[in-house]
Amino acid sequence: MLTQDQIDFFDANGYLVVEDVVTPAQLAALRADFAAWVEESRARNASYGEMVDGRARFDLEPGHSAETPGLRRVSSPIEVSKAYHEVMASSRMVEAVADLIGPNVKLHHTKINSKLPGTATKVEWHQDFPFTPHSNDDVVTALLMVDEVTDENGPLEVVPGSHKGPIEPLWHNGRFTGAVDRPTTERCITQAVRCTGPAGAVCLMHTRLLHGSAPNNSTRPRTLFIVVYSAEDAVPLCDNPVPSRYEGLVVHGEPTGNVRSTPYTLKLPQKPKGASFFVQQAGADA
Ligand SMILES: O=C(O)CCC(=O)C(=O)O
Repeated sequence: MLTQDQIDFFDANGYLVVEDVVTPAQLAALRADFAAWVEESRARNASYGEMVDGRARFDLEPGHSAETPGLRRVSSPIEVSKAYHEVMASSRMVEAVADLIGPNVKLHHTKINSKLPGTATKVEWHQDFPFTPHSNDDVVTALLMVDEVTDENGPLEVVPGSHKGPIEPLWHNGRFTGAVDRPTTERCITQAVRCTGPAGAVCLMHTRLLHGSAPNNSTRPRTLFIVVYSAEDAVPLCDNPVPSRYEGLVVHGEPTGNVRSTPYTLKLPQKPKGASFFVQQAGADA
């Protein structure tokens, strides 16, 4: 599905935005399910629902209220929505990922990261790989834009080429913060590129790319459906932070049962005790 130029861009920069990876009907179904979850959240005052490991599925930001809902994360929406499952398993997004790390591709986890208007949700700078280390780094995070993503509504920001650099520690002073240290953050801010696009576009991101995002300063929501895919021969080395009964599902090609390993060193992450990594990054995951 991708052109050689697009594949070369991804290899050089560690990310690639591709438009129109879902059909209008798929996009409408994703939006309808998310809108219903936001409505439901208005009646809640704490994170709720249950993932397979008992943690909350629907994560509410501090300050959430019925008037200004702060539903910032839905973990593993594919378990509670046919629309999200279909897009994860059979959309042009899967074909694009297969062009980058395939032909054999499997699922690691899914989530929705949402920044509703009036909320303060932001993502501290990090790489995904130290959260989800695998035996090799053919792992792609696909961030599907369920809403249009603009410069104002808290777009994903990336440091082009940083996937070829070191794996940055996410542990500081004996605590897993889920974020890089302050000097690295400052360097990222000076080199950041924003990944914007229309609803239905996806940003495909190499698992070692440095990225983060600022709060939504607009009156429009920013909803991303995030799917982490890996090469079928990349074997996870720690507990899945967003477990589901679909982990390991082969969505493209076929299972080989092979393990491929490449050398690297990192300190294994800590699985969040709270509903999501937002709690770890806020320093409140005691
Ligand atoms: O929601 C975002 O802006 C970034 C998502 C992200 O960094 C992540 O989930 O690892």
